[in-house]
Amino acid sequence: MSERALIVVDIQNDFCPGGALAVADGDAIVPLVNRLIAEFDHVALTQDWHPAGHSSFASSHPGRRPFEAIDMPYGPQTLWPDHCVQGTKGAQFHPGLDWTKAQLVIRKGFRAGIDSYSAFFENDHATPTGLAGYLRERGISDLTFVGLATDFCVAYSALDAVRAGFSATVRLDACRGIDLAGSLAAMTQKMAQAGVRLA
Ligand code: VGL
Ligand code: ZN
Repeated sequence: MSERALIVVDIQNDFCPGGALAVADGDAIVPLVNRLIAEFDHVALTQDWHPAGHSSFASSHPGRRPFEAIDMPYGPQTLWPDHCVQGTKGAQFHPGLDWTKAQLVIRKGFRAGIDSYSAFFENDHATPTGLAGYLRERGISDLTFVGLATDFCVAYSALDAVRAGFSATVRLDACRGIDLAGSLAAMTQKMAQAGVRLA
């Protein structure tokens, strides 16, 4: 039997208003996400979890500013303000998030030299996080994504899910985006074309 799971992406203080990489209205989704958590039998959370001095931080590249792009060995990489540093308050889940029920927390972005937007693969599209194997082993094939940010970690996760053979739905009403240079429209279109259900 095919089981379904809710994947709650990066609802952390640094992505909410007042945080280091705040997504506009990022905290507004929390009540709806909590209702969805209550509805699903299986819930997994992702947690952006960078070491200090991570290579995705603009501060690690002299002369570079946040939101510029650079070329990394694995391809283009957007530079971000320092955010979600391991063990800091900014990396903690939003205090209103009902995460008690979560069966798995998958941490990503913990390798100093590589960023990870997707819950499945790091930004080299080759290093797995282990999530696909976990879900398959448990017979879970039908995934619903919510969280932050729509056009980065949520979109990359949903696209990888479809590529890995899962069915993927993104609840856009339970996501908020960063929208860097039109990235929200571009990634929404990409998800639709790839067969991600947008609800
Ligand atoms: C994210 C940028 C950097 C996200 C994480 O959760 O969408 N975006 N790290
Ligand atoms: Zn990050």
